[in-house]
Amino acid sequence: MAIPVIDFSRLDGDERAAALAEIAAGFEEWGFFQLVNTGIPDELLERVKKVCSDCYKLREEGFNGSNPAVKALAALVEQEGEGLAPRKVEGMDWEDVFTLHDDLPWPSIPPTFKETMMEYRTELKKLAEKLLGVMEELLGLEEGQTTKVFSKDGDFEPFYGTKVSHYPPCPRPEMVDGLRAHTDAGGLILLFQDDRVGGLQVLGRDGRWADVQPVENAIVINTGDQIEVMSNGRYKSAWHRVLATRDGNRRSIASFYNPARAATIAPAIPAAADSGTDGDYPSFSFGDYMEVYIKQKFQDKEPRFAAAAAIKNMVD
Ligand SMILES: O=C(O)CCC(=O)C(=O)O
Repeated sequence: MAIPVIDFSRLDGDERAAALAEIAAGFEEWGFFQLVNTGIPDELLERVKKVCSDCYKLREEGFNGSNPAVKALAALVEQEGEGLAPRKVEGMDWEDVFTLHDDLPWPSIPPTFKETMMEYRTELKKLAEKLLGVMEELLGLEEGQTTKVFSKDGDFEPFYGTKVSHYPPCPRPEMVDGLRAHTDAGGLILLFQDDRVGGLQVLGRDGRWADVQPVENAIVINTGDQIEVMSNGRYKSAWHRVLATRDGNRRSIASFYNPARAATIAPAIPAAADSGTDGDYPSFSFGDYMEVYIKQKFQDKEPRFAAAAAIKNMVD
């Protein structure tokens, strides 16, 4: 089964009800879907692709020369050549990453990088806010409730970050992951993935990995662990991973709309009768959750929820 591809422009016309139903199914059944006709100009998306690829060209040598996964793979391939049983690289990803934060320096080459990515961020933020409104409507939350929770009643700014990744060609893709399987920690994630080179996969409710197929200028949407808690299990964060590939350099730009660290996350609606859970999800501070998450990102989320809740219970 393919990940749903939804025409977002239908939300503003006669087909609104049908579009809402598709989005609800995307959140509920997969935790992942793709939006086309998002309103973000194609011309801007083309510039974003170009500046990110130009930027990576300057980093490529560094990746090949000193990335720990490159070194680990080379060592395992050498050991294999000496007759040792083939082994997979553990605890590392075949990925080059940099993040864009307001308080950190941004790449200065190419010279148009910053203005292009600022323009992109503004557009993505608008899309995130519109989609959060849709999600609130679908879940029966008040308009603006997510931002209210994420900002701790307006005392802080919700966190908005961008991660630019490249997954360069890998000589032995069966021996290393592009990015190991995980669920995302935060709120809403909007991913602009490569038009041609695939590799992103999501774990379906049937227990099988499904490709998130490249669709030109689509934005891939998924929800993180905090939306799972707020929705009391209705919108579960989905496990996903990126496979390394032999050919092609896959680019992806992930934008995260997350709570401020001081925000308290708690179920905002009753658990669905068929949620499969015994009761309500716990409540905790997002900052505490992140402390747990950074150590346990590639593990099950339930022990993370329990650990963050235990910290809150100790403090209360
Ligand atoms: O690069 C991708 O396609 C996925 C990135 C991702 O899952 C992450 O950054 O958490």
